[in-house]
Amino acid sequence: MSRILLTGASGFVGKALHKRLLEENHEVFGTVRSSSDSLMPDQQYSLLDICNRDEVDEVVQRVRPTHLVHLAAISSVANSFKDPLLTWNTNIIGTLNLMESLKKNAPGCFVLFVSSSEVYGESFKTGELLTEDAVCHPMNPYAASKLAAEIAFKQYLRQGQRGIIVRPFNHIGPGQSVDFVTASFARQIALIEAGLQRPVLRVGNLEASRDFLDVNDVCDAYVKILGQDQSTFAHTVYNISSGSTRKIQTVLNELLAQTLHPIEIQTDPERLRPSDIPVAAGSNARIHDELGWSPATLFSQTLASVLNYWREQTSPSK
Ligand code: A2R
Repeated sequence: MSRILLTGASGFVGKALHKRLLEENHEVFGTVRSSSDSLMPDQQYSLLDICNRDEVDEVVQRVRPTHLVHLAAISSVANSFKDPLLTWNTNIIGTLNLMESLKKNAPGCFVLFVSSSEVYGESFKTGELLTEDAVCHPMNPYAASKLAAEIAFKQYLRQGQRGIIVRPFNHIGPGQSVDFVTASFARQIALIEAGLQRPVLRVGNLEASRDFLDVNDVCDAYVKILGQDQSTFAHTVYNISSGSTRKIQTVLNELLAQTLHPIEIQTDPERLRPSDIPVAAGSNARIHDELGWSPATLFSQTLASVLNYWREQTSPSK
């Protein structure tokens, strides 16, 4: 059993991962920036702003983790443009605060640093399945801050701290913010089914193709990584991707196939941001070959879970 410190425990991935880690009988210490009623009632959480070094020290000294899963971040590209300083501060200084504290208080701790496929940026324009060796050309403050944090993190690895970096591609599932396309579509369908929205679904650019993953498959990869012996890792960076892409149009069609309601599709100029990146695809050969991980969830099942989540959220009893 490991003592796992989990930052960002109230986030989309944090909630799903927390449950999975408990199922695996790990001792989990979730940290949240502020308390919320959507947290697990039987779990104790620590309030922690990772930008506050004293708070970080207090939590690390109290928990003395064997493992840290660092999810806490400003994770939205849109928000990173709105508040770049907060993004740089949280994603880099927050990470550095944790690493400095571990160096002093828990030097043997293994760190899973969760970066993002966004770091590849311009390199996606080749249209190829990118491996971890592709050049990183971030195109927004979020991606740039994650890449800078990767570079800073690697300095700690050089000094003997144990850990790896993962670059997850577009993961989706229940509980994701409607800033993300599947959640936005599913919520609108649920509102239409409940009679709370006219039968018109407003969409943006349907032409882009993305590498989608079920959040539970991403959590499986994290659980697998945490269960490995350090010597298993031949590399520092691992993509977490499905290895194939789907057009947003196809995602929409598959969601519409799961409702009996006739729905008109309308393009919303507000949502129509021509994507600079027509195709974003990642190779999962490295994590597959070295750790035996590959995604297991059927895409239709993932979409059903997202739609059912939004059906529950929009039900009159909510
Ligand atoms: O903003 P809140 O209160 O929901 O908390 C978010 C938390 N967070 C922080 N925690 C401590 N100190 C901070 N200064 C701070 N700023 C933000 O990080 C939230 O609970 C969490 C991020 O969750 P989501 O935005 O839902 O991201 P998601 O999709 O779970 O992604 C997890 C990780 C992120 O590092 C992504 O960049 C990466 O996976 O791909």
